[in-house]
Amino acid sequence: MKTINLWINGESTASGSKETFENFNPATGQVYAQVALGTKDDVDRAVQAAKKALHGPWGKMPLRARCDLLSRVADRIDERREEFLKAEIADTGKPIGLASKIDIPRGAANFRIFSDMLKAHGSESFWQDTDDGLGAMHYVTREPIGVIGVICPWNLPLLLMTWKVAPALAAGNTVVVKPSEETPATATLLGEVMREVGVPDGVYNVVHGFGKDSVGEALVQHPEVSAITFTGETTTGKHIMKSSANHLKKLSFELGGKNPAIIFEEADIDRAVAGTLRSAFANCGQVCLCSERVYVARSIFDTFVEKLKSQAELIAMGDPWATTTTMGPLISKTHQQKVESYFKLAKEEGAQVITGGELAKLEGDFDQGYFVKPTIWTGLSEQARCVKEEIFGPVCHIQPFDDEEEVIKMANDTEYGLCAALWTQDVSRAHRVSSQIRAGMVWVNTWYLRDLRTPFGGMKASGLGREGGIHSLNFYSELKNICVKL
Ligand code: NAD
Ligand code: 6OD
Repeated sequence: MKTINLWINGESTASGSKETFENFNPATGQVYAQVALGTKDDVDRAVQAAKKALHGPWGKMPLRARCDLLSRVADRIDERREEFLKAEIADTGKPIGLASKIDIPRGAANFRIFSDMLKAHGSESFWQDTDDGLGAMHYVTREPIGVIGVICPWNLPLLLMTWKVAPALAAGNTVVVKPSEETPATATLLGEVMREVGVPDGVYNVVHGFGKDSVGEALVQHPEVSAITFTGETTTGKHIMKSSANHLKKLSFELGGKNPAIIFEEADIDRAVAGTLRSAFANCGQVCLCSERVYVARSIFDTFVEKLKSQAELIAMGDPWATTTTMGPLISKTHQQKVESYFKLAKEEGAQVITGGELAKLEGDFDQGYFVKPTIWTGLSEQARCVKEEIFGPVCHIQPFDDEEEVIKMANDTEYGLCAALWTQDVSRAHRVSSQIRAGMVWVNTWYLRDLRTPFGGMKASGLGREGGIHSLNFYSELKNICVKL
């Protein structure tokens, strides 16, 4: 059986306690690896290694050399693409069509973009007139914050981890990563890549384990970790905020969502159906940006529901390595049970099940996998729990609406504010509605089209701060203003 170790100070290492935990392949439901279970002492070991690198070779390395190394990390991920794919697919069960187009290439792209950005970016400066007529010059420099704790979820493991690690390292920090306990493999593999390209020992560290009373909490509470960057559930974000308060750590949170998609009557309906098929069911609905609430103009409601249903029923589940597979399993048995409980709840709340609403029974090697059918509901009240709570599975509820004002109100009636997808051919409406949606990102006639220079993050309970482009570099830096009086 495969063993997945911690990565501390440039080497693969067992946990101090020698304990391990099981790692399941969600497509087969079978244990495929044992993972080293980190301890509080392992977290401290990783933090001390990160501190040493920060004040040593990494801290002293010229910016250009640092950025060049990060570009090499990107190249090496590309070169070892097959191994990354294998690791990510074993951990998540996601289809190769998805992992090879999104997860692994974005892992590499994250390093390229932030290395390029840092090299290209200048800084602010201001000339100030003074009473003596001589003036003063202000200029701003960028310094690393220190050791950054990076706490990650399981849905896009390499993509979301490197989305934080790459800008943190580009800005000169060192990191200790706590991957999700469900998806440890690619984080350790990235350690090998760091070493191969010559990133100094201690710059990138990985400690595997759980959240509460485990590695996650130990990292958050470690006095020498200066900032925590976290992606995960809103409730976990609240715990982290409380337990990091004593040390006033800098925090960046990317949290949950219950995102609306709105299809107006003038929309190109086939594009809207294809887009909503992706936005509701991509990655088995396990993307924080997925549309779990779909609002459709009453005049096209029946047609839209019928078209989405027939497309959803064509989604193929099965062997993640088959290019014909278009949807994978949920991440774990526990998550499958959670989604199944919402199938039951939806019926109790009066939903009409248009399609799905049950576990998917596969055969052969995949008969124990955590598959569920893509599910569409109609007929629920806007106050139903299935319409209010983030489910994080391949599910959506479709509600008809009569006018723009009404649908904006429904779309905004949520504790979350991560993103929205609008489908319309009326350009004025596109701008008018976008400006009234309380969410960090609005996509019009598309969904999850990413440009890594743009701000990414949520309003309300969906997050704290923005990452992406200069927003990431600013979060991962201390900006210092220097004022020189002439
Ligand atoms: P989660 O909050 O359960 O776990 C995320 C990470 O936090 C894991 O590594 C976990 O071990 C750790 N953790 C848990 N409790 C902790 C604690 N008390 N202290 C420190 N660390 C702790 O989330 P998940 O189930 O892995 O991911 C799914 C959730 O993530 C969904 O809510 C989804 O919307 C959200 N998400 C948001 C974004 C975004 O960009 N906004 C992206 C991906 C996922
Ligand atoms: O694409 C990204 O940069 C990003 N942060 C995606 C988040 C997806 C949530 O599951």
